[in-house]
Amino acid sequence: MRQTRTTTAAATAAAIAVIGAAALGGEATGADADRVPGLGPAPIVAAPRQDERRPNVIVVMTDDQTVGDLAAMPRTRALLGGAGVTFDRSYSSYPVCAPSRATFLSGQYAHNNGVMGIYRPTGGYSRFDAANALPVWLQDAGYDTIHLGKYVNGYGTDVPATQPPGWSEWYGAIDPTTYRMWGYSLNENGTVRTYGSPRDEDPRLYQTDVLAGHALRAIERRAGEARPFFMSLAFLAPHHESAALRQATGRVVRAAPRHAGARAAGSAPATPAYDEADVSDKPRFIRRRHRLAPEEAVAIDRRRHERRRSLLSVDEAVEQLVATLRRTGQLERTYILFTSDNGYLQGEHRVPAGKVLPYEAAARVPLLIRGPGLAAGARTRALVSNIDLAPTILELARAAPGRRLDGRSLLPFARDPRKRATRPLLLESGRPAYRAVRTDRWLYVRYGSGERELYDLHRDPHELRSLHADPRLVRTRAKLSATLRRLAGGGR
Ligand SMILES: [Ca+2]
Ligand SMILES: [Ca+2]
Repeated sequence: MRQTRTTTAAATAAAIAVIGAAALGGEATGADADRVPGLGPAPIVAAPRQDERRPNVIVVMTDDQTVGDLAAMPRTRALLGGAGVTFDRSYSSYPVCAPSRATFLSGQYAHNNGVMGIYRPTGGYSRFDAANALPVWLQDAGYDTIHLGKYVNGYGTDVPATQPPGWSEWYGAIDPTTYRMWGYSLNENGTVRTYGSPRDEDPRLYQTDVLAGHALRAIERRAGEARPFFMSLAFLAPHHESAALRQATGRVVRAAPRHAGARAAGSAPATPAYDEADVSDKPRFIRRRHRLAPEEAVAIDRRRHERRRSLLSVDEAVEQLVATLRRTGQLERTYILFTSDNGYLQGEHRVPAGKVLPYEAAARVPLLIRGPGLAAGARTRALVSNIDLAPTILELARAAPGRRLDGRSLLPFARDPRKRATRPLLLESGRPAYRAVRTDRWLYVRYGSGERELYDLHRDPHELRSLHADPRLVRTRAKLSATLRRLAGGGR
């Protein structure tokens, strides 16, 4: 798997060169460009009464999707954002697949849930205690639980692809075939089924559509059920396919055949972080990167189009989910959360392609929540993180966790978008080794190398001028340092 390189290659630079040196291009982090005008703070809506039946919860998780990529998903923006709440400042606490997914399933930072990376021995599925996780807690509370698609990296490679505890229905994508839009294998409630072959591109067997089909049928089967369900629906898009397939097809990720040639992305307004002109303020692994060459910019642009084209079928799947819930009388008792496991660098700070880093492009993720009692069409700037997903779901389900959770429920912020959050968030990574604290105003990063970064995000939202050496900020740094030590549990 290509991602393996991310963590096995030497040094920090490798961790950000996920796709390889060929990439370059401009990606707007774009949320502002996509902002719908006229959506001011919405009125507070009363919370559901305690005696109501417990709701269904669906989490739709894409892979490596940026906030800007929502531009390619008008249905999702309308049906989930327009009918629910958009969180404009949602972060992935360890911005790469396995740790992020383990955080979703545990409600804990990676250094607490043990999954510090994608691969063994420090990361991957074998590090995860799946017997003490969200689906188990929900099942214990009487929920019917369904997972479809990508799970924690290493499912099928580091550990055998058996049905993990806590899931009453299971359609887990088996690594390494997860990274194929065709020719992938799912463990379907204990039986392994392979869909087509990697190159046949049978329109009926496209991974996103097959997973969506399973999800829709699972929802239909639950029409009229008193027992609530929790569904985790994890799509590969817009993540790149395996290295072998990219080489064979000449494409980063294939869209559904019906979307071949579709125009999914406009020209990206380059953010000031794109191809950052002066990187003298940055750590060495950025300082040694060259400016993006013209052919790299072309490759980044092409890749952005391919990635967004692959999201068109996800956008359709979201529409079908909502339609099926409505048709089967379940929409009014269902919360739908849409998010991504991490963002993606596309030329920002001279990194042609990558994630893991604490910068906005990699750490910030889409988060849209629709459901009963939430303010329709509202946006909130509350500072939130993927550590908050499990606490939110547990509150909705009135279920108890088996771990000490690091996050807190998002419902107060979703019900009242004017409510502000001041809690600082931890960002962390094993390779490159860093720990960072994100507050309302500051991003402070400490690398294992001893290097530092400090950004005033009020004045410098694109992270262009690190103030880590500014003598006027000694006290600010000391405060942030103390906060970081507390959040990281006495780490570096
Ligand atoms: Ca990912
Ligand atoms: Ca700079």
